[in-house]
Amino acid sequence: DEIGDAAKKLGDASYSFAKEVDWNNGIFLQAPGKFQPLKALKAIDKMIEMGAAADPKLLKEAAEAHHKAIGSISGPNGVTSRADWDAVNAALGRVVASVPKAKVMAVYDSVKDITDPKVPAYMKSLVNGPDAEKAYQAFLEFKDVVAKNQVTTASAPAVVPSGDKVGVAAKALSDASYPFIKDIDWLSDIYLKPLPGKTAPETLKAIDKMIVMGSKMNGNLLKAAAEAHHKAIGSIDAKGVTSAADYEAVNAALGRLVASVPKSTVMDVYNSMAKVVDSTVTNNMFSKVNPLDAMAAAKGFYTFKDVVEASQ
Ligand code: DGD
Ligand code: CLA
Ligand code: CLA
Ligand code: PID
Ligand code: PID
Ligand code: PID
Ligand code: PID
Ligand code: PID
Repeated sequence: DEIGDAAKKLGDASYSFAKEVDWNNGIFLQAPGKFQPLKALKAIDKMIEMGAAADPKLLKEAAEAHHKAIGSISGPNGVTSRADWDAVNAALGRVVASVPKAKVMAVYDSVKDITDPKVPAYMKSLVNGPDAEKAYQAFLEFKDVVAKNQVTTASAPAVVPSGDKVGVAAKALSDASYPFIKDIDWLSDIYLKPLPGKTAPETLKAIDKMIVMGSKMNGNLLKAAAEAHHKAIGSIDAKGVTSAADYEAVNAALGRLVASVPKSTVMDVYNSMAKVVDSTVTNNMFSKVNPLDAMAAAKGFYTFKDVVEASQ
């Protein structure tokens, strides 16, 4: 297709730049400027809306392209192969083309809003400047091809199941865990801290398992889960906590999503995460909430998971 061909040209002009970026640099975990959690949540909300409007099949293919690209990483900077670099760009270009332009610009504008204007120049200072300019020039040509192939209306909203066993169980889970949810400091910057003692390649392995799980999820249920998160963001209070009803809808949506993939795919995520998150992290989280609320929530979760497993 046209976007695939354009991605090859983009690769010709941007792979030198890609090789110069130190993808293992811990700086990419930091906020791109002042830490402003509620504004950042707004930007993430725009990404969620864009994801929910995208063609689920193209999202799945983009996830698969990333998984493949992780498999061809080489060298100290963590760069993927030339072919996989092109394949990722093509896949993302197709995702962008599957949503109306305004949804893409809403992401750009809201991310710009949380990004210190000095950030792009600093990024450029870490690589060979002319290679960055060449890459950007090629991106501008690529985006014209994407725009030419872009839809003008969003895809239909998801079909949301109701009265199913997981939905019913989500009510009990949510009743048991909402007090715990209210204890959590959702606006803390602790969630952007590096995992103690873990390198980027080690963490990427666990993220790869999530990407694989995402690529196997039912597309309609993934879209429904994204829509539920968007709605939940709309009802947060000053501390970032969503309403009880929206919290329940998120749990129901995520339970159905988990049930749409094989158990081993879920356990691969759990086991790989357990390798990079040590007990100091979980103990620290536990120390910040009411222990009785956390225990009640955990009990609710372990009951819920049996219902999910039964419909898996
Ligand atoms: C950049 C953008 C990259 C900066 C990286 C910051 C992004 C951080 C994302 C943090 C998100 C946090 C959520 C993640 C989840 C965490 C969970 C815990 O370098 C601009 C200005 C605005 C920059 C900020 C906006 C960036 C938006 C990026 C898209 C959002 C993606 C979402 C990422 C999130 C994660 C994804 C899963 O646009 O951008 C560089 C540009 O900066 C440079 O400015 C441009 C002008 O916009 C343009 O008008 C023009 O002036 C151009 O062109 C210069 O500079 C000139 C000529 O006109 C060209 O023809 C050509 O010759 C060129 O020069 C060659 O040099
Ligand atoms: Mg990403 C984008 C890393 C998995 C879907 N992703 C980005 C970039 C960053 C990144 C490079 C955001 C920061 C930025 O804009 O820098 N993703 C990244 C990693 C992983 C991952 C490390 C781990 C596996 N992504 C992943 C998965 C999905 C996505 C699983 C779902 C399928 N990702 C996704 C989307 C988008 C990203 C939809 C974006 O739109 C965003 C992005 O790239 O926006 C431009 C700048 C970007 C780069 C350095 C890479 C692109 C290089 C272009 C083609 C040429 C360079 C131009 C110039 C020099 C800088 C960019 C200017 C900008 C205004 C366009
Ligand atoms: Mg998430 C999970 C935040 C958008 C899809 N998501 C998580 C949690 C974290 C979170 C609370 C990961 C850390 C963790 O396990 O803590 N998501 C979060 C935010 C946003 C967001 C702030 C922003 C809008 N998510 C989002 C979107 C999608 C997803 C758009 C795609 C539709 N998210 C998604 C999935 C999963 C998450 C599929 C998970 O599996 C993971 C998760 O919750 O795993 C358990 C612990 C979790 C919590 C504090 C909240 C859940 C409370 C449960 C139901 C009861 C508590 C049990 C116990 C006390 C603690 C957990 C024990 C553990 C062994 C299970
Ligand atoms: C400027 C000035 C003009 C010239 C110009 C110019 C530049 C404009 C630009 C630009 C626009 C622009 C847009 C970009 C948009 C990037 C969007 C990224 C979206 C990320 C998402 C992440 C996610 C997911 C995902 C799916 C999940 C939801 C999420 C589901 C269903 C200034 C050059 C025209 C770069 C969507 C993918 C996993 C949240 O206009 O003179 O330069 O860049 O998890 O969805 O699960
Ligand atoms: C524009 C203007 C509007 C019209 C429009 C428009 C276009 C927007 C577009 C577009 C946005 C867009 C985004 C693209 C982003 C591509 C990002 C590619 C990233 C590739 C990576 C590859 C890799 C790896 C990997 C992980 C490793 C690092 C690597 C570690 C730690 C402008 C059309 C709406 C194409 C990250 C995955 C293996 C490098 O808005 O008027 O057209 O395209 O090895 O990580 O090692
Ligand atoms: C300038 C002027 C214009 C011309 C121009 C210009 C240059 C702009 C530039 C540039 C922008 C730019 C951006 C770059 C962005 C790279 C983003 C990489 C993201 C990597 C990640 C990696 C990771 C992980 C991971 C998970 C870990 C955390 C991490 C945990 C818990 C100035 C040329 C346009 C290079 C996210 C995945 C392992 C961080 O604009 O005139 O030159 O470059 O380790 O999670 O540990
Ligand atoms: C233990 C001991 C036994 C008893 C037991 C026990 C516990 C097991 C447990 C547990 C397993 C478990 C699993 C959990 C899994 C969570 C998985 C989260 C996945 C997140 C994803 C994120 C993403 C996306 C997304 C889609 C994108 C890709 C991504 C596309 C196409 C120990 C109790 C049985 C909690 C997939 C969603 C946006 C990456 O076994 O005696 O306690 O918890 O962006 O994909 O866009
Ligand atoms: C298990 C054992 C196997 C069988 C199995 C199994 C099950 C795994 C499961 C499962 C995993 C799972 C995960 C679920 C996660 C639910 C997470 C809910 C999160 C809700 C949030 C709500 C909110 C917001 C929001 C953003 C705000 C904060 C809030 C800020 C900054 C165990 C079946 C495979 C259900 C985060 C969105 C508005 C709180 O593996 O043998 O069954 O379920 O307001 O952010 O303010």
